[in-house]
Amino acid sequence: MSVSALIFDVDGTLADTEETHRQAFNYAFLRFGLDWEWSKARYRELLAVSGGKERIAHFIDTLPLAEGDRVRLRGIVPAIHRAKTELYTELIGDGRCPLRPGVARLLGEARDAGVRLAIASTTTSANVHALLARQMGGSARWFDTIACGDLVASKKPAPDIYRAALAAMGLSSAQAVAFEDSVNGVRAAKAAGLFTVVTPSQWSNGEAFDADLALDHLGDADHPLRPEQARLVGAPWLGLAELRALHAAASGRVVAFGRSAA
Ligand code: XBP
Ligand code: MG
Repeated sequence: MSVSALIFDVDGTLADTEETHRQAFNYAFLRFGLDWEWSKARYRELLAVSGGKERIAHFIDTLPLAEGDRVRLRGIVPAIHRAKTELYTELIGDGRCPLRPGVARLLGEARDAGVRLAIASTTTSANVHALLARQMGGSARWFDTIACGDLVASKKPAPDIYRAALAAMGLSSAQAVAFEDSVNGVRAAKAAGLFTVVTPSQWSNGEAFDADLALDHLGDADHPLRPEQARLVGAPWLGLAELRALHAAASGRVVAFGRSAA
């Protein structure tokens, strides 16, 4: 099956947004009079839990609290998370999180080649739209499917969000490629049967990934891949042609670069 769609994770993949999420969480805690401060080291640990509401609830469960206090705090998690989302979307609006190297280039190549674009993210819908509006403007409409947040009950590493994106596009997993930045995200995409490219972020670098292709980033003329990765890809950056060849090779068909073998 050839590649009919590219499915992108958001946080850490389209843009390096987790530092802004971390700040928004901490501002929200302040707004609620909570003496919680998630340091970068602590946040990196907490990122093992997908979903902001789930992450806050998990954090509460790690605190030495009387049961009554734990229940009360768990009861205000949705309100804290709404405040956090409001703060995050405001922060993201100042342009602090540009698209990562090669993302705009590959999105444009896919668009020009008629390859569909989708999003499969754990983050809240408002966060996705705020980032796309600020960094892509009207081109945000290139994504014909945006599967995110609470659309599915089981968040990454469960495959549900990727399955929802594929179902919405009417595609099988063999027809799409996933782009991720985290262990949870790669696990979700692989469990959904997708060829997966991982471009680790500052929050996930050094982790062990079971991805089909691992690159520092997607690369472009201003940010070429380092030589060993360019050799792996067969070009200075991951273009649609190179991605199609790698996807075909992984699906067992031999591709003489640029055309299917007879
Ligand atoms: C990353 C996440 C999200 C964000 C915070 O999502 O796990 O929870 O950290 O956003 P992605 P919310 O799948 O895009 O990498 O607070 O809205 O969950
Ligand atoms: Mg991510």
